[in-house]
Amino acid sequence: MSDRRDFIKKAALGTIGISSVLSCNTASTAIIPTVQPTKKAVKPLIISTWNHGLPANDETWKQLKNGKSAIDAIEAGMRIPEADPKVRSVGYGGFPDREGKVTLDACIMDHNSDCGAVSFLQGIKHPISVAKNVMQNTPHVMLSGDGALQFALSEGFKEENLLTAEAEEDWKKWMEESKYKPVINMENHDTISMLVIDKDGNISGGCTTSGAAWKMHGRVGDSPIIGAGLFLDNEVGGAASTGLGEAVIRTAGSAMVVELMRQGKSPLEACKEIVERIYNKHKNHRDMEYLQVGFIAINKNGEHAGYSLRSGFNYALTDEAEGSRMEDATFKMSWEEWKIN
Ligand code: SD4
Repeated sequence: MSDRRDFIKKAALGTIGISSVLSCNTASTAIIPTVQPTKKAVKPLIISTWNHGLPANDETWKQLKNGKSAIDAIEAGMRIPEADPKVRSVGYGGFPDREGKVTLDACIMDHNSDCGAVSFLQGIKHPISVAKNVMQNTPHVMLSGDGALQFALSEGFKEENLLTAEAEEDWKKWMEESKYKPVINMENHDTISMLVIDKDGNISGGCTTSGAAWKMHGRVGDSPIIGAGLFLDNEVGGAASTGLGEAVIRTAGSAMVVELMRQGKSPLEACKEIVERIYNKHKNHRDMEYLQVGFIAINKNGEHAGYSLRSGFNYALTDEAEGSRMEDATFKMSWEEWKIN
């Protein structure tokens, strides 16, 4: 309880975004089957991780306004950072693995809990589109590696080199020492995860990433795994993650956030509890040195939040009233606090 009081005090001091404060409601901890719509939901509404979420949200918004389905709109939005070589953690131009190969993970999920994913996909610029095709054109949820590539080619996708000259240069520099130490809040670029409530109040989402830079060849992160990098239940809400995928997989992060919202927690409370859980489980873990995780979440009321372990995480928010803007996520500890402890 004192923790919660602290949290609210911090909010009052302005360390958390206004919308986050609003979503920190006084919901009881009693278990109820779904989030009850107590007020008019804000819809459509889009949230997505990091600054590269802004142009993605804008495209998704445009597509929704043009009458496209949420899934098509999410795909269109996610293709923007995927194609942008300046975004070094997604798609074309993303940091390669330690063998100099760009390998991509993505997933997409609709309000009927239908979903598609690709992991360890190489040579295809738009893994989010391949994930959508896996969902719509196969009996499966996830295709991986060469199988995912063969499927993409059979669907008409073009194979191309995704390693830009800049990424190759960075890889060569990294090879000089070959130390695996993920860089947290990498220039404010990381996985893009997106959650949407469409005009009918239905929730969908997607994730796409080139994963952790300098990972082992074949490593798959949380982002394409339904329940880890992304999860939603249209009766309740949705959640998605960014950060060190191993920690999110170990804790089934996004599924747990949604489950806590089902039990009556606000998006902020749910994200905070799971980040705390991840922290507690990793306190003495080798990953702790560079552990960063962050979640975004929305519920059926249109309440939304972002919460991360360390400072520096933010998310893009788009709605009718105010257009697109960035919200700072609340966090457990600043970098300074971390160094002191
Ligand atoms: C992953 N969550 O693959 C993703 C993105 C990432 O550091 O690597 N972030 O783990």
